[in-house]
Amino acid sequence: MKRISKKLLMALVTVGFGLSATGSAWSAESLDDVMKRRGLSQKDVLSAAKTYVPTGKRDEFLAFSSGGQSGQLIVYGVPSMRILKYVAVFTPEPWQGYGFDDESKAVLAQGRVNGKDILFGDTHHPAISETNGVYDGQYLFINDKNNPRLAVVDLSDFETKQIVVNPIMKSEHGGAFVTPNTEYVIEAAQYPAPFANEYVPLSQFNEKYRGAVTYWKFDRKEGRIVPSESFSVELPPYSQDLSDFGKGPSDGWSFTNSFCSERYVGGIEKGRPPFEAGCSQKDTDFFHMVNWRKAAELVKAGKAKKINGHDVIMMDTAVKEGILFLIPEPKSPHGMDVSPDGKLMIVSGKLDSHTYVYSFEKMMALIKAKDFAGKDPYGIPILDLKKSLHTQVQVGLGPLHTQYDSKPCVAYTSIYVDSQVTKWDYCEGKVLDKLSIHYNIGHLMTMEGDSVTPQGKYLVSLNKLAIDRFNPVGPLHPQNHQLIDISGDKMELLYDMPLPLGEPHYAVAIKADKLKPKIRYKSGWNSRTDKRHKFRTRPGKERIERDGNKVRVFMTTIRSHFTPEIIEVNEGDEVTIHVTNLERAEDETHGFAISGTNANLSLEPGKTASATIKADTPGVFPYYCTEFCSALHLEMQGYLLVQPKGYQKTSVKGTEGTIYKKADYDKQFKTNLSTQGVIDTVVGYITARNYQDFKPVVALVEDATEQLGFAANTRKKAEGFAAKKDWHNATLWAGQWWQYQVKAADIGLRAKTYLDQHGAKVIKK
Ligand code: RUQ
Ligand code: CUA
Repeated sequence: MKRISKKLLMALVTVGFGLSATGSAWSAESLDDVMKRRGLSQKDVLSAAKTYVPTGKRDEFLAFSSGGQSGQLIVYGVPSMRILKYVAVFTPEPWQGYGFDDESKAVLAQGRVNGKDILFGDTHHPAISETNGVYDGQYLFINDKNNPRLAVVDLSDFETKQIVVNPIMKSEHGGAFVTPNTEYVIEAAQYPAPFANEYVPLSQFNEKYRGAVTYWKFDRKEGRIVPSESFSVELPPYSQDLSDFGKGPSDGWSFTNSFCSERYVGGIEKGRPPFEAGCSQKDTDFFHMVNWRKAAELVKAGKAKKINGHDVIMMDTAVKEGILFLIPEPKSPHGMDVSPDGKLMIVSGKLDSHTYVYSFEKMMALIKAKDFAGKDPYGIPILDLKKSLHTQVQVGLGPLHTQYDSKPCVAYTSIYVDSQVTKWDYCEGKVLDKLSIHYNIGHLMTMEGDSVTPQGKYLVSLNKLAIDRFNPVGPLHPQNHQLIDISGDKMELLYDMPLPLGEPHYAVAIKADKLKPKIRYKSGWNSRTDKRHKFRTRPGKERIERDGNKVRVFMTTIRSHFTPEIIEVNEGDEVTIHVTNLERAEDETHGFAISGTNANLSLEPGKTASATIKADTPGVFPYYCTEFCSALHLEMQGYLLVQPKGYQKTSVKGTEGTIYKKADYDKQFKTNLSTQGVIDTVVGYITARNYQDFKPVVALVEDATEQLGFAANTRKKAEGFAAKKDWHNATLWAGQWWQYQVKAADIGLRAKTYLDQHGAKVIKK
């Protein structure tokens, strides 16, 4: 501790002399030297230059990738491919306190299935909220395939706010996709199952097992899904796959592909051929189109049936009211991607080599003329494939998903079996370029590439296998995202990024400047409900309340201490600790963990979070801050003491570590005065410059001023004890006064460095 202090003081002293820290060893090696030494080609260097984001600079786009089996969401920058955040969604994540504090446990509890905690999620498809079909950067939705759940992430703080469980499905793959104004978020079932939560023998598969699409109503003002205003449409027991919403001329409709329209049920253990054989017999499966706007009106008109308390439009109603149609699509289809102008829908066949481009105009003309090619076993009218197609293009073996370019008519399709991306013209129906990827691409993503305004520039290929691309790390390999430059005629591979968290199925990327995340919460904020926390604590109001065997601790934290620092409870008590972070400064997050428990809180500036623990083991449990938040971070500590049942306070006396005398006080006092001198120099340096033109510096100055305010108050306490000749307490409070000075100085130095590096001008002498 003493050494840190000395170093800081020395750093402070050098400030006055204006020593500069810029290095000079940079130019020792030339670019040619480095290329030779590292075996880099011209193309490598060009790729590096296209992706490198210099220190202190930021990315142009932010990508949100599903985290697959991690149940989370991964955020990274494009083109640098630097990972910026994992957002915990369906699975506990200790760093963010998700699943470890009471507030986020309440969010996870919304995702219980049949009353059971489900702490695993398989996230698949993220979707960013849209306004008029354009990404608006406000919310993100992501689904869980294993359990039919959907989560809402607020992009103002990148936290998960809500989880809803689908009331009729047992699994869910084709979500999340949003309507052009985010009125609804769609989810499509994958594996057919009975709607009721009961046993139904597989012999009744055709009669009782069902698929469905669910339209979750989103209340943008509240930032929450409204289950009571959400509804579903019953579908045949085909395996509904991906969906997309119409836009422009096709607004009001949703489209969902399917596989296994054979309705085959395997049973390899009984000698039946497996699902994979029985589900790929037919040459075509079914593309479903649903008029969701009319469906919503039917629900309002009372034409839905309540199943498990949820409105479902049954197939016979849907057929009678003319809101549900089928169209054949290529063998074992995948992908469903509506063109930016909303006129065309592109579907690929995993076991075909074509993408099929459907014309919304043609399909509507057929529906209008009641020109149907037949009916499926459930009476749903089928449109003729040829008559519905705009074109059909041979793109490669195993095509899956399609994304759009900013250039008109240009699309990119992932080709799984050939391990390629195919660039093609969907208006003219011709292939433009092909690029090999590594290996077996699943989804692909262009910048804002599924909105009405794709931004072009980059494409990311989300590959299923990495094989030999990275240093081996055991049999479980990282996933591989590859960055591709699509600004020219030819696609250029720029970068391989390993992702070691789970299989990232799909990703979406948005212009970074559309996001405006906050840097602090309103003081005492419950970030999961977006309301002032019921148990927030103001400075000076810290306390411990007891009600029977329930103990409630109202705690605050600020660099570098908790208040209170000692909590004494009895064995058997239920202890709830609400911690409010009083910090206003950017990035001043504290943590709070208690030994012997699972309590771990992440307290961003302004946040209140809580931990409830059962004090069932008598003993001594240190607690501490888990974020290295200041020079005195290690001293940010306290004790939870659990007294055993029937413990008698005895007269056992201990002695305090060190007793301070007048000489100690005088020495500390002198140090403080000279520190103040140095702080004044830094303040002088800053205020002599146009610091107010630099927003980050203004924030730092505010923070430093606050610390100096604390210092002044603590000085009064020290002087009060000194007047009473209580040198021990006077010395300790003088030490605390110095701690605040050190914090102020640390912040001041950061401000000074910022000004130096950003060319601040001297405005007064
Ligand atoms: S699916 S590889 Cu889960 Cu999005 Cu297509
Ligand atoms: Cu707060 Cu470390």
